[in-house]
Amino acid sequence: MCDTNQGSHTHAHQHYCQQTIDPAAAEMLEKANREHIETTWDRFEQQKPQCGFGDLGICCRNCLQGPCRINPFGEPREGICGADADLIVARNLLRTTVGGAASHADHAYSAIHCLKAAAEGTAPYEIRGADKIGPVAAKLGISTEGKSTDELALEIANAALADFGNQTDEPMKWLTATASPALVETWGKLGVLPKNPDREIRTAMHQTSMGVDGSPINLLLSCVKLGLVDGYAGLQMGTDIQDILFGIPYPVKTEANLGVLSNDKVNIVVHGHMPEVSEKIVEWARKLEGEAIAAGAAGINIAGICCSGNEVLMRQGIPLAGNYLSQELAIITGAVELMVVDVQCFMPSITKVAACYHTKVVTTTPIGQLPDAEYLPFTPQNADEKAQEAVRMAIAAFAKRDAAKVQIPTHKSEAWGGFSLETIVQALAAVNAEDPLKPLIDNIVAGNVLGAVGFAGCNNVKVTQDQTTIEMVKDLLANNVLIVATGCTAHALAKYGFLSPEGAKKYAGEKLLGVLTAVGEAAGLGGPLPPVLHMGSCVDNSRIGDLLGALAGYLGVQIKDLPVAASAPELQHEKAVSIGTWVVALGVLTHVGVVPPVLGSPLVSQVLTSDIEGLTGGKFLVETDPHAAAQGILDHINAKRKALGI
Ligand code: SF4
Ligand code: MSK
Repeated sequence: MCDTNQGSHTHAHQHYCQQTIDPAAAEMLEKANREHIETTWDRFEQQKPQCGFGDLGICCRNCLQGPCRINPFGEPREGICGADADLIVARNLLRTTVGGAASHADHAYSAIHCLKAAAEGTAPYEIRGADKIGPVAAKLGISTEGKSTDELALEIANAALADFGNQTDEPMKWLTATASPALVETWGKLGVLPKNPDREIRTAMHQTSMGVDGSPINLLLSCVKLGLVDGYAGLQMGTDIQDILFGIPYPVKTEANLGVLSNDKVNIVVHGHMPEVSEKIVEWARKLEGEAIAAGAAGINIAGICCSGNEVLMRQGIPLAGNYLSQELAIITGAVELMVVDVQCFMPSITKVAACYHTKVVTTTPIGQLPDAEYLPFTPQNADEKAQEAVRMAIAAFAKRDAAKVQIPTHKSEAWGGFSLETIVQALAAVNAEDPLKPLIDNIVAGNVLGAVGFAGCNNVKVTQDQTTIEMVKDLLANNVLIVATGCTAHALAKYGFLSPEGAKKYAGEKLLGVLTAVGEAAGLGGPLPPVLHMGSCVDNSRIGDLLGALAGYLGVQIKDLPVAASAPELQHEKAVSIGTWVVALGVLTHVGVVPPVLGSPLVSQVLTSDIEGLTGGKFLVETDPHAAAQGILDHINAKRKALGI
């Protein structure tokens, strides 16, 4: 796999502009090439040409008579059981949506158990978000009268678990407590209100198995239902519970890109999604810094990859090392002592890359193991103990770092994070304390803010890393559209300065810059707000939902009437599909920059990109060209403004 002592270039010099626009990533790809280390981009080349049937979504392996595939240009038109292209594509899409919804619901479930254990005093987590308890209790109809923080936290955790145990025909409480009555009514009429996330996941797997549902439309409605499972049992529940446990994020300044790794400190990278793990690693890295110094390091430096990075950035100001496609590249710097992973988005390849260096990989959950990693099974109860073990493993590895193999790119940018809805309202309250949303609404009405777009989702090796995201955001900001971002798109934007006040001066249109400056100065930042507000991890997309709900509620309209859109320019994970489906269910135009495997069914393509608008008010926009995508979004925003008479 690797020959890290190779001093000379054995391959012809390559340019990496097809792979990435990130100079730090390109520098590490060059190093990988020099050291004969295979990366995800090499494996992508080996996969080419990717299967055309799979690409179109028209292969089926749902029973052992298969695999069956449909010929889009002729025969066969049906699989062995008679399933046609529409049915196969719809069934596959529902299974993808189930995969995403299950990931997020399971994530939330872990957080609930951690909160419960903390509230019961059996786990070493302090409940830091007491100020979130009131609003969550209020929406759930839980009285706070005379109850302690722990009692309320326990009651809220039990209310969340009650949704997972709901055996009645009533819809999920977390959904009806969060979404507007108009949305609940719309979804009720469509028959897509989920009752219990686990039941819906089970039923959808049953529905898609051989010989059950033969109706593509019925399957697509179930996709919407599973999108709502993700939205309320994954994102909303996850964020509410995590905010209670770890605190509501408030603005923090940090840095992003591989240049945040340290030459002389022990580098620990947290990667994955669960703050129960990453928060403890941060806590113990701070507490054990003296041991690192005693071992000859200058201290301990933590950096984040993917959404674990976003979680600890939002609440602790921890810098971001990189997004999804940079995970192997962080190890290739030769300077990472330890990578701690939990669930979702870590490539199985990381242990192979780590084996070329002194880097240790630690897995922490029973469902997320890697054969060559060290497994430290974290539970809420033993988290302190396991986090100390992990940090000490990193300190021990520091002595084995080989200076000859270290090359840390210098690239990094200033990045602000921590823009929860609470933070945004607080910043706006500096302009109008009585009526915080009014300044934003007034500026939208006046056209100083043309609209708002939420960017979310991953990197995908099929497209040049970060490029679509950056190009789209540049176009939209120049047209005075405010951007909020989560997930790996937030990392992408962080790396190029879009999350900094300087980014406002560089990229925002004149009118938008005026608004950002007025709010930033009133809020005491001494300059403009960043033009892109980092709202957090993938589960934190619920914060975008909360913002949309607050704006619609203020104006007395529905979310589908707002001059807003969403985009996942480089989506990769099943979770991006289920999140996108929830956003479309909210009534929002949702752009995807990678073509999902649905084109084999004209019916499914037509429903997703057009007909569904008549049902929820939202639809998907599939466009791979960033400028055309930005224009499509601008046209949509302008049409919504016109319909509102502004
Ligand atoms: Fe083929 Fe039908 Fe079985 Fe799918 S379910 S593999 S289409 S026979
Ligand atoms: S981590 S789901 S690659 S955004 Fe949330 Fe990034 Fe996508 Fe994973």
